Amino acid sequence: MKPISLTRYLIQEQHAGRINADLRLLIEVVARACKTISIAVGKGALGGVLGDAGTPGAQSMNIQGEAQKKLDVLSNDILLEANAWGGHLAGLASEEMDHSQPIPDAFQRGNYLLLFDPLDGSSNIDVNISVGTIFSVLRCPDDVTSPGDEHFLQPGTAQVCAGYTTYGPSTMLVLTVGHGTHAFTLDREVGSFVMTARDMRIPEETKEFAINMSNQRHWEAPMQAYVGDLLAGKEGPRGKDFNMRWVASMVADVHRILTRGGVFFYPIDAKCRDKGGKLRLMYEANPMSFIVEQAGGAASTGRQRMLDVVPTGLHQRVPVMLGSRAEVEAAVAYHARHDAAP
Ligand code: FBP
Repeated sequence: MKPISLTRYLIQEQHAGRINADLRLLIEVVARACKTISIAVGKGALGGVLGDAGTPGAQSMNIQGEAQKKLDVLSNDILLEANAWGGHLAGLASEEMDHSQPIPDAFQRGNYLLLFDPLDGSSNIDVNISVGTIFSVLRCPDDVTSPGDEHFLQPGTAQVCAGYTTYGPSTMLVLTVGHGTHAFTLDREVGSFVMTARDMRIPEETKEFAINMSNQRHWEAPMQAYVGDLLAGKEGPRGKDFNMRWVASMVADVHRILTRGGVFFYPIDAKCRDKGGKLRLMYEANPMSFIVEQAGGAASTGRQRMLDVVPTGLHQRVPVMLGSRAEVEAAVAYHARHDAAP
């Protein structure tokens, strides 16, 4: 069958009554903004977009206390501008902004809230490794016209749409509106996203894990034990050898898992315990967990299904484990046994 465009797929979802016109427009607008970001990323040094934002000695920092890259700021501005005037949003929130922003009074407001990590994998921007954009869509509470941060604090189960775009050898958009997870590749000649994988399925079992091993000594005991048994391979209690991959761009590691299986971990450790974890719940863990679950995988904090976590803050961090269902359940079981032990 001739591959269909993102626009045609969304119109089919609308005709099937699974999404409404506003959500279809919102997704189209986000996809178009990602095309613009893809061009900027693709230009690299030729576009003068590499390196830190701000000036030497006066780096600009985001609320996470991280130095902002020029592409972090540029991608954020592109998504803000693209989503301001469409009439389908009431407000938006970003990794790069301290607080959420209601859509300006000058523009018509809609019924949705958009959260995004404008450029994920910042540490890889200057070294030409895949980076991406991650987004999540929630409904704005009915009686709210000018949403504040508190209106975004909805559990992952309340998401109506989630997606990410990877800016790698090809630019791909992976999307769910709650009816499976599908991938679209950007046809640069035509300038449109074309479906290249329908109903992606993550294999139940896997022999591949992704974690930043350099943090091993800081992990909790159950994580030490779990990874220790993976590394022990077929001579160990797991009875099979495991391979490891770590791109240090969540979008790239998760895309590999959606494509061929695997499990991804960013556990709590002594370095990030005071922050509750490294990765952010609202615009990293929740959208990725919705996408993974819709592809037959699982996602957990190690002690709770990720999508059931009740958020307490816009930039809240959480421990993350997601991917092939059997392996996530195995890691969760190590934590349960440890926590149950006297
Ligand atoms: P940001 O780049 O958006 O801050 O995301 C965090 C991130 O880069 C993830 O994409 C990635 O999985 C992780 O941090 C890498 O962490 P580390 O540098 O510890 O390997």
